Amino acid sequence: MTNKLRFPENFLWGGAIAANQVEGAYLEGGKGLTTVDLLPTGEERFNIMLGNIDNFVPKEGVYYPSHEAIDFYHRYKEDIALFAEMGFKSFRMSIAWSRIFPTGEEEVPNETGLQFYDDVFDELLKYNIEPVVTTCHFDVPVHLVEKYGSWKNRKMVELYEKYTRTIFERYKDKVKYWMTFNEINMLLHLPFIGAGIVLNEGEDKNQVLYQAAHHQLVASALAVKACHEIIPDAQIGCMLAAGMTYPFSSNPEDIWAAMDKDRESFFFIDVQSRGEYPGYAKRFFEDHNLDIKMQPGDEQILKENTVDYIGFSYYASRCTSTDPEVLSDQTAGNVFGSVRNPYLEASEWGWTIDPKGLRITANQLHDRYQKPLFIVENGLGAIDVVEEDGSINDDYRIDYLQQHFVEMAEAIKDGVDIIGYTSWGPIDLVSASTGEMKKRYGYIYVDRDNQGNGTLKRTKKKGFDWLKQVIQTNGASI
Ligand code: BGP
Repeated sequence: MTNKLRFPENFLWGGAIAANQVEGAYLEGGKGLTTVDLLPTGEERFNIMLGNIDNFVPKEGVYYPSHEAIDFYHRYKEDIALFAEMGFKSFRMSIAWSRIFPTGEEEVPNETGLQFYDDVFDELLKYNIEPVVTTCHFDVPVHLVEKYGSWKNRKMVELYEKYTRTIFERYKDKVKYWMTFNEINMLLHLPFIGAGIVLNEGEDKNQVLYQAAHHQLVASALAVKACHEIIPDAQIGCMLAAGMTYPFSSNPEDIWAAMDKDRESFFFIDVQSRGEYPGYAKRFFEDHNLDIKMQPGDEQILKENTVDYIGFSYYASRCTSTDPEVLSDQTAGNVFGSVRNPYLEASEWGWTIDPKGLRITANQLHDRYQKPLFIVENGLGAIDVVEEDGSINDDYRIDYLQQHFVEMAEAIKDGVDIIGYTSWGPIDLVSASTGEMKKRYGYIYVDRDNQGNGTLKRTKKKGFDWLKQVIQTNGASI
């Protein structure tokens, strides 16, 4: 198909991963335990991620596959060579806090952990691939959960600031694109995986979560400050789990409900990007009798240290209603429950597939913030079949991506400043929501199943050459 899709020169095409979903080696190199290391697969996982676990005592179990993941820790050279072959211009990854400070509280960082990421960055730079680094992607050191209750506690601000200053200093010559917290709004939906928060019985959920959110927002602003001081030519962004909420009908009540839902997420970015608490949040605190403790100087920190760009993930749009009958017809969707949208299909996991929603969401974020946008996650989780001849024909994924690329190009034509696109899981990895291997996103297949069988061998799927062509032609081949 030929068309007039145009992507800016230097558009940052690439892929995105998170440390805990690829590295494995969960206790190697001096690494400490993190929250995700404690998550089993299956239903039990979801309950823990929700944080509804009274007096949860973190315990170590044999939680395959996350402990071994795809062994990126030992195989990163091979994997990066494949990314380079696809022509990646950028690669989004995260640093595991507990590789740098195993308990989160050491005086001196762990040199083995620091060296590991130095090696990974060197390998990327060898191929002119720009590292894009998330400082914290769902992995809080377990010690901090046990000792402080994680982000419930103000102490985390100081510890996170020390951690981020350490990595900015160390990698200042190698990393120019940073992000603070992955999907910061996940804190409200999956508090344990999002922020290491356990909700105990008797606690006011909103009070706990919004207080923790305040701590993260101040910590994020301090990281922005540190990054600007230490690496003046760097850009640091926030990261939102985005996806517009549609009203199910034109009933103004539905319109309001949809707006209200979106504001749950915008709340974080309003603070990170505009530097102050929006009026609707203050009203929410009042209406719910929340007492969010702020320290003198917090407002100034937020105001003076806003992000340079808006990073976001987009998998699905959402839909809501005020009609109880409509509301009862729910579908999943990157954790955010949604009313089933009769106009749209869904993935095997119930995530609504809505390419146009990407254009709408990008325009919405552009209108609201007027800052560069970076699409740092998007993709289709599916079960892939290895044919007898060893090939993997993932045409469904190519279709999904192709349609999203078209809408991304349309958004750019609309005047939205999109600086890059890193699709989620360019190489198969452990799923965050299920903890399993069978939900795959990659252009590269990894021979590993939920039970830990498989050689870990990497094989190119059909999507591999397709994406290579897209990048080579800067979108003209789409
Ligand atoms: C996002 C997370 C990622 C990733 C992705 C896909 O919410 O930032 O870590 O996992 O969703 O989700 P899943 O792995 O559950 O399919």
